[in-house]
Amino acid sequence: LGQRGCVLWFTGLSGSGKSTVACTLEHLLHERGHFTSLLDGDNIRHGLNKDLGFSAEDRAENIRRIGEVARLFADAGAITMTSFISPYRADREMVRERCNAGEFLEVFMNIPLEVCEQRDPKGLYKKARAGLIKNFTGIDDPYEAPLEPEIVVDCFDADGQQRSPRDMAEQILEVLDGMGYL
Ligand code: GGZ
Repeated sequence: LGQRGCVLWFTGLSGSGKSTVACTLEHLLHERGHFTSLLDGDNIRHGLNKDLGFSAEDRAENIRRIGEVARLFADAGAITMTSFISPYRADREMVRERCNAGEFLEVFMNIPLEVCEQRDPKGLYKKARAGLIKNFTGIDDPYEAPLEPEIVVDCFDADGQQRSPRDMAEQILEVLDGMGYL
């Protein structure tokens, strides 16, 4: 195969498009014949981590386990994408330190809370505002934006329009290409 693996660690608020962009990117990578892995809430929080909730401790353990699994996939040569809010800087830095140098790429979905809350695809922000969900990230729980992410995915294009998932995925693809992963 001869492909170098890496971890593309998406971080951002609920509704910021992490999973959508990761999934779009995975399609683009498959079209180019690359071996990938995508870890998200559907295949992790319902399985490996179904014993964990949303306290700071549980989120830390969630991220730790995902980091270990992501590393294993990257070691096996997969371009590995993880799609979790991962709100705490320290948790993300812990994963970074466990990965091989240069193989952990933090992808910050820089989407304002207002935009995420406007989208509210699952109605969770509405429930959080109504007090029906406690400790909801961005509402009554913290989100610590990365200080030095490898990739910043901005919300708007030069014309002030919201960018498409495809456009965002292509941005990340170009970075991967530039780093010699493709
Ligand atoms: C944040 C929550 C919460 C709370 C349930 N806070 O839009 P979603 O639904 O699919 O994404 C959110 C997901 C967050 O799980 P993660 O594993 O990514 O979180 S973390 O990295 O912080 O461990 C949301 C849903 O689960 N959800 N309760 N209180 N998001």
